Amino acid sequence: MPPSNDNFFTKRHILMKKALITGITGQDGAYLAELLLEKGYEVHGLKRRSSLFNTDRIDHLYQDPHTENRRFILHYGDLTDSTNLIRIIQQVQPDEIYNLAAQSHVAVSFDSPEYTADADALGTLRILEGIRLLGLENKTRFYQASTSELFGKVQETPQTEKTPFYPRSPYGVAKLYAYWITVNYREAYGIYACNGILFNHESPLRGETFVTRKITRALSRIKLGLQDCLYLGNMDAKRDWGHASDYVKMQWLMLQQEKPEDYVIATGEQHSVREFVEIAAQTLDMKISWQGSGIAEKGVNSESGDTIIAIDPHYFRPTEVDSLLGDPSKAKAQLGWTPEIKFKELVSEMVDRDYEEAKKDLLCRNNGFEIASRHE
Ligand code: NDP
Ligand code: GDR
Repeated sequence: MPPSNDNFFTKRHILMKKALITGITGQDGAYLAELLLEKGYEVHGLKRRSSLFNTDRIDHLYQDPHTENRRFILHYGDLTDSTNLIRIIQQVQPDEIYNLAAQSHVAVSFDSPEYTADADALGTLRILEGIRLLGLENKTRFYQASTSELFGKVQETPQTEKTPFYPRSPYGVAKLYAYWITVNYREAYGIYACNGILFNHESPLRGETFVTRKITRALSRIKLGLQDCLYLGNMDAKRDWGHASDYVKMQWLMLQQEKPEDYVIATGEQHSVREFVEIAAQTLDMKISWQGSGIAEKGVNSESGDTIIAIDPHYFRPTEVDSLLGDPSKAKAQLGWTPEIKFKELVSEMVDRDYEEAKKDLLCRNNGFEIASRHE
């Protein structure tokens, strides 16, 4: 008889570390799940119900529920539903919880501020309360996905663990609550709880509406004639961009220390959105010349003369975070961490993957199949 789906309590499972990842279907969730499986963990993930499949990033890890000794188990749930969260935590009895789930898009948080606060701020509280209500304070370690968006209107450069916060979006403000409630539950109840203050990190798995992926995807499609123009907002914004696969290693390391602490994770290198466009274009062997300035600025393909980059004020944010640059000295000194993947390698990995995807679309189109040209 196949094992019951709920029977996690065999001898093997008692010896094996168990992790619960919220946001397992997202970019970081996918990389972290892979890492923890490699390390021999039993990995549980929270996934939302959706009308279409939403597990593309983790389908390669899927194990049929009837498989014996499964180490990858998904549970339906939502950060806005505390009874469901508590039931899952009770059932799994995790050694580690990684709270990666969030409405993570800064621009969208201006459109959906209340939902963003519910999921990103109160969602964090709900998990911490679950740990407390279930008496797991001495068993379950907790990682909170905090963000450089906490620094917002920056008070000093580069930003460290001691730099004052000044969030500039409903997302940043919700994450500020999550940051402090994590610190508070650590101090009040002795829970091993850490904030990773992560600067932007990207990969071929990055959501298509974040600026890096939007650029690598659009330029690949423009190169192959599948799209005419890429519309962007603030091209002067500067970010400290790293690779997600490097950053999830830090999430794990933070929970393996003697004492829980908060860490800035960044590369210490900064680039503008315009520079990101230029390097992605170079990787694709496309030459862009810039003309005009302000919202009239445009990028013209030097060979064809076509305008391939233009500004759409729709993408400007009511309050912008102009410039972020992290100082990861504490993580380097205490956790021995250095990011392995450099900026240019990151851009070229993303471009290569998106160019391959675009070629598949071109093949479909050339063979008479209609392809949706979605870009936001
Ligand atoms: P993604 O947007 O790729 O993934 C977010 C995940 O959260 C998805 O699995 C999503 O599910 C899930 N989710 C969203 N809302 C809910 C909800 N109400 N209940 C349960 N699950 C929900 O984000 P990243 O992987 O890039 O980031 C991971 C975390 O790190 C986020 O909290 C983000 O705010 C934070 N962060 C990210 C940084 C970055 O540069 N990537 C930098 C600093 C912090 P679904 O797939 O169904 O949408
Ligand atoms: P960010 O990432 O807001 O830093 O949040 P995003 O890629 O959305 O924006 C970075 C910068 O690029 C500018 N920009 C555009 N952004 C988007 N999305 N689309 C555009 O067309 C565009 N044009 C210019 C933005 O104004 C901004 O300045 C990400 C998320 O992953 C958060 O969850 C995380 O906390 C932070 O990184 C650290």
